[in-house]
Amino acid sequence: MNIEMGPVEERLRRTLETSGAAHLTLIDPDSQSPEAAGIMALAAAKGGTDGIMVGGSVGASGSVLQDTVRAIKSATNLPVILFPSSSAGLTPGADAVFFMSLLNSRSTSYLIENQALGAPLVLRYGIEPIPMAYVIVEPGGTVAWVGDAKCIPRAKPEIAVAYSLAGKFLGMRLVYLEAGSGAGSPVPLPFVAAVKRAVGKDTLLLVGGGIRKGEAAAELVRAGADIIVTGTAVEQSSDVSSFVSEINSSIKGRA
Ligand code: 1GP
Repeated sequence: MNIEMGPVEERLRRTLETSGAAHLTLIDPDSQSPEAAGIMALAAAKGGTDGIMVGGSVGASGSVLQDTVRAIKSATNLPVILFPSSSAGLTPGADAVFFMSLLNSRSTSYLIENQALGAPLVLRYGIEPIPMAYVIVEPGGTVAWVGDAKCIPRAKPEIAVAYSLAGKFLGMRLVYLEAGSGAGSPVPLPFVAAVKRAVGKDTLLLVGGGIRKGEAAAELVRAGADIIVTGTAVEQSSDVSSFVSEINSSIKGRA
């Protein structure tokens, strides 16, 4: 039997039913002060984002992580979902965690060891675990290097399909196709289309890495993405609320 679905996942699925797509804002605790993270989260909330992911490949742990989650929680009513690169990326106070395995990692650390080290903490902290397959496509960037990923070549969507199906058959209800934070271009559309076709409606497909414009986000949603993740473009935006609003108005209303 699969683990039970919790309120954060249910809320995301309800958003998909009503709006056709959802948007998550990724905040890296290492990129700004906790106070600035709270201000950014509030602006993203005003722009219509559906939740805040908190995580990063380097330095997203300890007190800076805990203070960032706390600041976001006090600034907004949005769900805060941890996006950890290791068991050090877990902290109390978050609502949920993408409990993921980097399926195309060469390292057992990122396949299962960090998950084993982190699982008792998830239980103790009372955070909702959301089972997710994490698959990295070229170029992959820092997360691919840190996670020792064998990046999927951009001309080989069938390999992403194979990994995504494996994740689904292992009981993961979400699949995240990642091009790497700050990638020159997002995951190619044929990947998104082929993976969505293979995993079906009930498995939620997240796409992130290199998404900077509403039109790019809309193309990914038309191809089959359920949830669009943006991090760098939000962080670099001079008007976070308008940027997030542009993304959200481009992807929603298609249900
Ligand atoms: C990184 O996919 C996310 O894990 C977000 O990428 O920073 O390029 O938006 P960006």
